[in-house]
Amino acid sequence: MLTSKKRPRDDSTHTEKIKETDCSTSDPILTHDPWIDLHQGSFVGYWRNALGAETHHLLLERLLTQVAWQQRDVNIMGKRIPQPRFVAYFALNPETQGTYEYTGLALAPSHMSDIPGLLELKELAQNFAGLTSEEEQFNSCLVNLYRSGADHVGWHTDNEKLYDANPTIASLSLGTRRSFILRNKTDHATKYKFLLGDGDLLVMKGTVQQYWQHCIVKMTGKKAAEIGPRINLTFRRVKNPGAAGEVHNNSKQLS
Ligand SMILES: O=C(O)CCC(=O)C(=O)O
Repeated sequence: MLTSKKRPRDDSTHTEKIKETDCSTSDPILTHDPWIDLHQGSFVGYWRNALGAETHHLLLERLLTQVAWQQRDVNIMGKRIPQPRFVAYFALNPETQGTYEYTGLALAPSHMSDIPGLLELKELAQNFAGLTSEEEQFNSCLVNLYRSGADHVGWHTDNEKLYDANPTIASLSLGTRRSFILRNKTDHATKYKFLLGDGDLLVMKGTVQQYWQHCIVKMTGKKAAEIGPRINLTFRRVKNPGAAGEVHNNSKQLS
């Protein structure tokens, strides 16, 4: 049985709103409400250490050793290149949910019950995200392993037609904290930075995938090689399995 903290309060030291024009100054969000209103119907919920230390360490070790990690090639600007991270994909009903496809890569799902605790994590993510009805609940999980600071994911939106146009996505991060940045699609200077790891949970809700992009920043230099691994699990609801590979609008995904 996995344990978790119950809806811990936001900790502003790990969240900041930044302006691209002056990244050295921060404008901390001083609020105890875990939900941040990004306007235009976009909301982000942030819970620090949502899992608690013991569960966090157990899960990190289990996922590092038990997941069949793959490093796959993707198409970037006409070239086939290895993704700068390892990935795995799980579904509640692999037989009917089909593949997850992006940038020329198709991932076939394994069953969520293959990894002990994954179904309980799904429940926990649903509770934090406030998903009560069965039709809203998550049925898939994309998992990323960032081996060092050099591994990353480029600017993108999770706007595949597999999901609703305005999907709720819960993102659980284990291991080393890394910079996760959300930027407004039309005003790239408006950004929010979260340092995500250590059992933190972030939920994107409403129109976030329409109006915002996100990334995990690539680190360089000695520090990039020195930091430990980070695993991120994003729980999503596949609604249209037949639409694998299509996107809701034509904004390009870079990964
Ligand atoms: O690692 C993260 O926090 C982000 C992962 C992500 O953006 C994705 O899987 O779409």
